[in-house]
Amino acid sequence: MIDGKKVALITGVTGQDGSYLAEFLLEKGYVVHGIKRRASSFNTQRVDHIYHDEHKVGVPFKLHYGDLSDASNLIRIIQETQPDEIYNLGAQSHVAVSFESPEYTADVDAIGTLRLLEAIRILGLEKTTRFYQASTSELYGLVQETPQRETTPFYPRSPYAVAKLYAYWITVNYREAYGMYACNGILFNHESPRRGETFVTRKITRGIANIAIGLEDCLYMGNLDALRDWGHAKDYVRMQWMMLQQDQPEDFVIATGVQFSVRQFIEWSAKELGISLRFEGEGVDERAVVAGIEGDLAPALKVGDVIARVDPRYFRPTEVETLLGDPSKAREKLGWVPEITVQEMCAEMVKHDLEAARRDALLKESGFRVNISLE
Ligand code: NDP
Ligand code: GDR
Repeated sequence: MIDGKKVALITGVTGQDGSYLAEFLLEKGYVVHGIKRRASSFNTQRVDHIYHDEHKVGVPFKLHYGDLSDASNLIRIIQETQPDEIYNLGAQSHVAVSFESPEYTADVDAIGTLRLLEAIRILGLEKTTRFYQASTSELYGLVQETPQRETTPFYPRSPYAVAKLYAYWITVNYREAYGMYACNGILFNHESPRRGETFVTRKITRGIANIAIGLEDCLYMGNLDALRDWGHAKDYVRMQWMMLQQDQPEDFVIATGVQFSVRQFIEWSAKELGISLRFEGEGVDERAVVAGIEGDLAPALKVGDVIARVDPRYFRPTEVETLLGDPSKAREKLGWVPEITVQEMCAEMVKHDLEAARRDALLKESGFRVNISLE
């Protein structure tokens, strides 16, 4: 506590969830510290609007350089900030990338969590600092029960999920071994206009907006049959905070309880732009063809254009085909219910990305170079 204000430390503050959580905690009157990585270019775009000049007095939001692979740095930051609550959101969070960088993913996502827990213990804060671990529905992987709840057995299917499995259990172990207030939020996919551009929802909304405006021709996709339980990140960070305000630490599944396919998300995104689609072909030959256009939101398109194709490059060596969460425990024990539906979220993301596409198109028309990457 500083001047009666609670102090929070967020790893991964520059990411999607970290930025929403920082806003949420600042509104609640917290002093918020965040760990950012050193990068060769600016990486604080998601928190720049809440970052005030450090030279001004009484700034409740501070950023510290650090990395989950660096134990001494974590110890020093925790010692300096003396947080009441630590939210461990930092991670190499991309499942497909974890197949390419499995060792790095394990170091940051698994051992990084251990480093934080040990730092708390080394500093003698295990009875005072509460700890939130960003666990994931990817733990269920090859699902053993539907819907998935807190008691469903895990079967991870990627180096990312295996690393997060270690993080999940080391959090449980430190709670049991040292009486720490440490808990896991097992969060199903959650998205927003701040979602990283290479996750499937954002790739779709950004890609389709660019195609509608004429900045790109076609979206190349992986498994269109994957089923996900998608919620809005704003609803999910509220729950992360709620989990640390209970009398006893417990683990919770956070989900909406409904699932849709990647194909459906493409259809909704297109519909937001007045485009109706028809899917043709099968497997790697499948493509989305423009069946009709209403209104003038897609000036660069005509009926018959192919705007999405399957490219096996985006298939994963082992895929998580279906995820559907059961959030009953969160609803009953904490009174948590998601407030934003997946369709509302899709509309918000498309609107955001259409504005960005229009801005880029204006820049291009004026002779400036625009970097469009649809990876
Ligand atoms: P993002 O990928 O948007 O953000 C990840 C954050 O971690 C970024 O701030 C990133 O920094 C930081 N980071 C990456 N590597 C390191 C490192 N070595 N040391 C310190 N920080 C690092 O993820 P989300 O916000 O979507 O997710 C937050 C957490 O929740 C992650 O742990 C993720 O695995 C987990 N999760 C996410 C779900 C989702 O659907 N979004 C669902 C379930 C769990 P930089 O900005 O510099 O890259
Ligand atoms: P996921 O999210 O792997 O569930 O992990 P992602 O959005 O990457 O994939 C969801 C599903 O869509 C399929 N897919 C594609 N995915 C991507 N990225 N790009 C494509 O072109 C594409 N085509 C189809 C995927 O195969 C997959 O089935 C996210 C991350 O935020 C994790 O950190 C988090 O733990 C889990 O959600 C819950």
